[in-house]
Amino acid sequence: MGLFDKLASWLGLKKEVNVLCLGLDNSGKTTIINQLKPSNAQTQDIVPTIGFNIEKFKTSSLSFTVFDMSGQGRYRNLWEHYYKEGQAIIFVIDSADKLRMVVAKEELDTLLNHPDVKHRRIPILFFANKMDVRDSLSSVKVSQMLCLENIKDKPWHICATNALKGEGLQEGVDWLQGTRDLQDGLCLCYIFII
Ligand code: G3D
Repeated sequence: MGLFDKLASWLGLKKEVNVLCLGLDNSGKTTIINQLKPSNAQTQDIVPTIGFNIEKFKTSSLSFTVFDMSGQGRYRNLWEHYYKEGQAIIFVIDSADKLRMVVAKEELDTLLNHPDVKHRRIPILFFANKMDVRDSLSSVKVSQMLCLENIKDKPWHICATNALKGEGLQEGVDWLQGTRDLQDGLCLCYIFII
C-alpha cells in the first residue's frame, strides 16, 4: 500500500478528510507533500495575487491544504479560516534552522490556542524535517524546544524526516492511520456500551 493509499484508508468511512500541512516557509512542506501526492492529484493555487499562497489538492477521498505561516502576519486571518475544516494537522519544522525554532514555537502556540483548534482532539503529526543536514537537531531536541510534552489534549507524534529521500514519512503516516483506527475503535466501544 502506498503512502497516499494509507492516508486514504485512514479516512475510515468519512467521505473526505482535510489535512492541513503547516509550518514556516522553507521547512519542507512542498517537498513532503510532493512525496505524498499521487501524480493524478488536482492542484489548485488559490489567492495567489495578494501575496499569500495556499495550495490545495485533492483526490476522491483526501484533501490537503498547505500554507506557510511565516512572515505574512497580515494574512493570518485568511489562513486561520482553514482551521475549522482541518481534521488532521501536519506541522513541519526545519530541524536545521535553529535560529527560527523560536518563531516555529510561537506559530505552534498561536495555532494551539486558536478557538477552532483549541477544544478539538485533532491529531497533530510533527515532521522534524531535514534530519540529513549536518548539525540538525534531533526529533527529541525539537520536541523539547517546542515544549510538545505540554500538549495533553490532542494526540501528537513527532518523526525525524528527510523529505528529499522520503525517509521518516511512512512512520508518520502509519501513526496518523493508527489514530484513525483508535477513534473507530472508541466509536465501536461507545456504540456497544449504549
Ligand atoms: P516549503 O514548502 O515549506 O517552503 P520546500 O519548503 O519544500 O520548498 O523546501 C525548501 C528547501 O528545503 C528546498 O530547497 C528543498 O529541496 C529543501 N528541503 C526540503 N526537505 C529537505 C530535507 O529533508 N533535507 C534537505 N537537505 N533539504 C530539504 P531549495 O534549494 O529548492 O530551496
